[in-house]
Amino acid sequence: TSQPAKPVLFDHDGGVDDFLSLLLLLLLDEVELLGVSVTPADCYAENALDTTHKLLALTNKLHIEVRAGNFHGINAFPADWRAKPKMLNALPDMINVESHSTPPAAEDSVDFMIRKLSAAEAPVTVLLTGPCSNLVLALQKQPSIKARITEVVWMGGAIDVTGNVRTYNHDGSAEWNVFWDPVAASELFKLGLPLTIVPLDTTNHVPVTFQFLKTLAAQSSAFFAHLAGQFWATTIDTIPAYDYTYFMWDVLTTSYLAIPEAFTLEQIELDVVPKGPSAGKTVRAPGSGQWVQVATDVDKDFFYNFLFEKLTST
Ligand code: AGV
Ligand code: CA
Repeated sequence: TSQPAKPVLFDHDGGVDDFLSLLLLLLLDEVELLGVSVTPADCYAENALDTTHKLLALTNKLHIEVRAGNFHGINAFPADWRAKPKMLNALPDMINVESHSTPPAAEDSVDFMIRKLSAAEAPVTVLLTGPCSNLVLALQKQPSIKARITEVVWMGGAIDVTGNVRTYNHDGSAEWNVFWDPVAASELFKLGLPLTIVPLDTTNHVPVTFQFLKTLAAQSSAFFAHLAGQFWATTIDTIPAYDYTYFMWDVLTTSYLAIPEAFTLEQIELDVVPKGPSAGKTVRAPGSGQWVQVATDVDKDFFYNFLFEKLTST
């Protein structure tokens, strides 16, 4: 009944919603996951590699290769955010799952991406739910891989809304995935790849609500609904505070691969402020020719129903 599965290469940065995105990808029939790369941005790579392997084990997909990046961005994530997802590996449903705690392979994310893209039989969708540095470094090192990419889908940016960076000497206008390495982001916009971004403008519409968690918990005899509920529960301390609401940032972006029809898309010319108090701010740049497809809105009910359906049907 369905289309052939889309080959997808996934780079995430180990946040809780990055893992919920990985789980969703692993459950999607529309997707053939070619490999997973971890950017050590909103995580520590060792923890994130463990969690990644555990999720592959739980979905019987340990054959999927995983690598980590060595590149560290310009503006580091807060250490407490980076350490937080460590608790995922201690959850009762995760702690005894075999995780390949062998030392990370010598090949890093950049060479991994080059190898996977060069070897792909069909053009690949590259999904990024952390900073874009590894992909940009791969494209700079081996420009021929550009032809192997059908679309880059990236959670990043804040165009007509406030950003989510709250740090010393910053004006708050940037989104974190761009802020970590504004230079790579600016380079990505210049490369002229088919690029779709899901910025805060859109993810702001889809918070992780108690109502969603309650409905999900009512179906927790479904293992992955139960597991996902546990994952989201670890973010709850961030929910009540005004600035730190947890959103479906990466999960929404991942859903774009399966339900693009739920999104409103606009072509916008964009640039990135490279440094200073607005470093990482994504700005409209008419006349620059740096066209990016931007998801500016989403049918919320359609999205929440889709997510609920995927997590409860296995
Ligand atoms: O800016 C959103 C990105 C997404 O890729 N990340 C979290 C998502 O994985 C950074 C981020 C912003 N606010 C955060 C973040 C918070 N309160 N806790 C952890 N990470
Ligand atoms: Ca992320």
